[in-house]
Amino acid sequence: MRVTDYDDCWLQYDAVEDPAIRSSYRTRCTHVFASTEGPELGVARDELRTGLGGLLGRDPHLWMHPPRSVDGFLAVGRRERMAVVRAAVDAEEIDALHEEGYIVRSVEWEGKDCIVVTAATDKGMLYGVYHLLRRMAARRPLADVDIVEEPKTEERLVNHWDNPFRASVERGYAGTSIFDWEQLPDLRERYRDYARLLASVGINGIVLNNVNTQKPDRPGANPAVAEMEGWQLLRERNLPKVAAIASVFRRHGIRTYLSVNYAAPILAGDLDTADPLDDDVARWWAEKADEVYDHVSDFGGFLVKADSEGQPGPYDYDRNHAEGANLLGRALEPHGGRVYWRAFVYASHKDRSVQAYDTFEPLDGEFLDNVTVQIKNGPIDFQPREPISSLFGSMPETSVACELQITQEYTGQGVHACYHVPLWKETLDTDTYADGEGTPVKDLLSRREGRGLAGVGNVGEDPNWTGHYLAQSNLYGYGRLAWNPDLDAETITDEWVRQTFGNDPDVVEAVSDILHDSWPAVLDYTTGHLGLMHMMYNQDDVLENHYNPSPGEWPGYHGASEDGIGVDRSEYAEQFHSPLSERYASVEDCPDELLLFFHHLPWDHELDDGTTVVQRLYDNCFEGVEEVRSMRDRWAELDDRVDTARHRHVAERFDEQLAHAKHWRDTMVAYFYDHAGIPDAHGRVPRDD
Ligand code: GCW
Repeated sequence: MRVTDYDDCWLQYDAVEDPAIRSSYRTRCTHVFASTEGPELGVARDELRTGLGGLLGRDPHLWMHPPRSVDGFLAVGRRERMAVVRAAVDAEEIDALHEEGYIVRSVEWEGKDCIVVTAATDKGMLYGVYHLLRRMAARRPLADVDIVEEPKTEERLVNHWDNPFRASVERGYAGTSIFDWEQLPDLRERYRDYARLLASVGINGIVLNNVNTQKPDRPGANPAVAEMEGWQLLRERNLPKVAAIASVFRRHGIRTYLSVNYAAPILAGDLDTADPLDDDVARWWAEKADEVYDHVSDFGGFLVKADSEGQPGPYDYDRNHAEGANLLGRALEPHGGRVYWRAFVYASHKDRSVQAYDTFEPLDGEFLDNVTVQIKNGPIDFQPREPISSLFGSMPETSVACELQITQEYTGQGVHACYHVPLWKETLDTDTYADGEGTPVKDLLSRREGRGLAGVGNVGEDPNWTGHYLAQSNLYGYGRLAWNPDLDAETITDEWVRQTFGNDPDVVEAVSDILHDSWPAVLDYTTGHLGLMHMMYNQDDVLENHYNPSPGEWPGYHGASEDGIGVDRSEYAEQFHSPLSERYASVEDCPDELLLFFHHLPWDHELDDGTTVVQRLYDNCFEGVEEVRSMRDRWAELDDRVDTARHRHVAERFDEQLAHAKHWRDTMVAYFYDHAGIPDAHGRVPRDD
């Protein structure tokens, strides 16, 4: 582990211990013939120097030509420039390859054991180099390698909810923001290492700032709102700062985007309106876009939270969201920029689930081609489990992206271990039946420009980047899944554990199991695992609400009452295509894990196995605590297999998680008992203490 002031995460590149593997790696990778043109190739050479230096236990030799008297070498370059690459890869293969795709292939060339990494673009080659190093970090063989990889989704973004100039991060649990806007355009080493992490998992876009770009004009708002100043980034004097950051990410194949305020013509300009159908407003945005591109020639575009939670939008001028978004689309179009327009719009808390569909579905086909409607995975708000948003599969004529939350706002924040990859897999694999059976969400996001994923990031200034070492797995997993939603969770987990904690089989198995047990555990003690949601504390008087249990606060979201629990969301069920709509609408056919999301049922309603609803809720809450206890104990057993610093950090948090899970359990079961009046069959509720 290199001595830096912050963790290397999954780019540890620990030395290969096994002599046979090490010798095979050294034969093929000690000598590297890598092209030097292009910024991404510079990054690739740096990564090879660092990665191979660690893995091989000695620095690689980087050659400007094919090395002669060696047994083998690694070649990284274009087919047209390298004979060894031409020996391994046909021209048709490159012609057919996606511009971000790559080929990693072993070849015997002039009696030498070689590995070639090639692609149609430098960015593709950078991704190929990361794949090769990932393979070596997992001690996979390099003989007979034949990898042809392409991204399944075009847009793979990370959204930062960082507040510029205030260093705070909304829903951030890893310390302050890594972006130092006062210091910019001076750069920090940290930006380069963050770009390495993102590029290593195929992320190709970053939104630098919080979607809440100004203080929402609503009374009693969360104190954090004072921190919302992102609209200022569009001021001309701040664009050199944006350009400086963009230069670092560009070298790693990552385009830079900004969250903008819809009233920017008023806030950052001198207009008195932001009406999308006003010519002066259109002219303002067009000139502002020109100005931005003068500073950042490959700028990605704008992300907008409009008419949502106090942020301004087209509704302020009685315009709809298509009129609103297309204004910015037109301004960006000449520069090849894209607008990400968030569908997280709700007027009230009265059955929030139906509102995004009611607002956006009627606008299908009215958005310009360079506008992507960015839809949260579920209809409420990143709850531990939600059904998919009914907008997926309902806007065939519109580019859509799925917004996922990497940061753990509702799943234990910086304390609880909760692996989101299985949650995201469930979303992406859900069949929408939009084009009949076999139309999963992931297919609606794939293989078309302007479609893809956006992940709300979890990094901050903490030395371990993510507040909790195990939370690094969520950033890693998001990138891998965005690149290829067909990857199974187990494969992603195995990759991450081996690159982060090494290849000791006991460690790989234990940490993988702990990660895969973590989400179900959180579901058990924070929701009762039958589709309930919004059971958390939500008052704005603390910076970090959404952490503690407070089921009594929002009964409208979970429907607990004397006669039963759950919410009749039949209206929401109707927004889906058949047979999903019927399945959700039927108590018999609705999957248990979403039952109380769609239905209000008596406490003594019997589930398939004869258990009543209230008993299953009791059982799951108690089960959840035991699952955390087991995870903690299994982690404890690894104390001599994982370095002390990380082991102790995680162990302390498991202790805290166990105590907090008990608090959740006790609060939830007492709340259910207060309403149901039905004691636990095992005598645990009501609690006698
Ligand atoms: O998840 C909720 C959060 C807010 C967030 C908002 C959103 C950035 O509680 O912190 O604001 O949704 O997604 O816009």
